[in-house]
Amino acid sequence: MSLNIEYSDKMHFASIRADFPILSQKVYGKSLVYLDNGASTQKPKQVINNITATYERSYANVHRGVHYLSQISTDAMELARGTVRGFVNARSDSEIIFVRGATEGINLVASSWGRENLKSGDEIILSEMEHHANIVPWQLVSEQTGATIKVIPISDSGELEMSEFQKLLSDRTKLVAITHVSNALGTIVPLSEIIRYSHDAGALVLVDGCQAVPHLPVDLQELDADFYTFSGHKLYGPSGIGILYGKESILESMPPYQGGGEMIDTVSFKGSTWADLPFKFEAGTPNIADAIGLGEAVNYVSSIGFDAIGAHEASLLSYATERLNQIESVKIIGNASNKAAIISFVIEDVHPHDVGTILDRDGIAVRTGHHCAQPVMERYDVPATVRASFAMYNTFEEIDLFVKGLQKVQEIFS
Ligand code: 7TS
Repeated sequence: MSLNIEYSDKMHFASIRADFPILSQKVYGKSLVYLDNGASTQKPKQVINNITATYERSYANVHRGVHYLSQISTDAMELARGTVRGFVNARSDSEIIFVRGATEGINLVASSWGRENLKSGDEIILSEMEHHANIVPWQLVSEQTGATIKVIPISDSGELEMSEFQKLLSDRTKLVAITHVSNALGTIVPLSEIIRYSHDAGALVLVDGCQAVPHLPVDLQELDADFYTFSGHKLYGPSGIGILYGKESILESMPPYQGGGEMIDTVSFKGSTWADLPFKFEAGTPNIADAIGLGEAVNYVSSIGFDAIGAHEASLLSYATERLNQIESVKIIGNASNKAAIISFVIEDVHPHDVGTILDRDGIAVRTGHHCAQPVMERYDVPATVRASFAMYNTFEEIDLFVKGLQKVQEIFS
């Protein structure tokens, strides 16, 4: 390898890689090179074993039973809630709501807080780099309430136009709903500044943290976000489970999102009363084993630590960026100065799906398409991009194979 990349952490990350059984398999007879971590990460055996152990030894429905297994299961789920609370440094377990994923987290806030608090004349500010999950719920609630949506534009390099954001903020702004890291560009947004400006204008802030929590430490008390949501499956945890954080005082003031068992205190035909937080927002039997599994994933990530993860992923990103920039026909979309380990790009005169298909035959998994961020595609006037998104278990050798695959694409189409 010609580039000057620090290799001191190589052994450590080789042992991490061994924790992920799926990575050692072959596809089409080739070693799997998994670079689709933005869509979903693979799972370490610690998480897989934890889920198996729940079903083999300690599974029962939670919160309702006096029997042994129900209590064990309840304790494990509540322990996981506490683990997540510590991971994002929330003040209290009451602020950690288990949801299906970020999509449900945002829909919960849009439906419950939005319908209660928004009216005609109010404004919600989003950015041009949002995932559809942080656009469509606000469109739905806008139709219901008469509130309007304003959009922060992004620059050619993929950064938020902060001066435009400040111009959009006014006393009409009730909520700023913003991603922490763009899934389509990799941009890490200046979140502290955004939250400070928004609060100064009297607006609440919801953060879509899906692409942030696998890559960087999040301290919610320091950030002072009002809502923060993420999905377990992008954090080396199970799918079908995620977290919505909300400040306790705000969650207390919000009506329930769904009605049913678990979320009530009393029910009669004269009316019902609600359970305390966080259960008020957890109607029905929760995803018990996966909530516990998410706690294990958080323990796993914490045991490695963001100093090590951040350093390794930053090396991967800079190495991959340099190698891609050496290929003439490659154009990287999104060159923000502060980026997570995600690279979106197009190859001149080749459709991204063709790139993805050719790479796939060499065992290399990337994502192609609009990445559920169609406004980003429109902004850069491309139908789709190829996206390589890295995780802590990726290696420099995998980047070399990926680049070799891209050179093959170039040869086929030249
Ligand atoms: N927000 C961001 C920034 C995302 O990247 C995603 C999923 C979501 C929200 C929705 O998460 P879910 O778990 O509720 O579905 N992003 C992607 C992606 O980039 N490719 O596949 C899914």
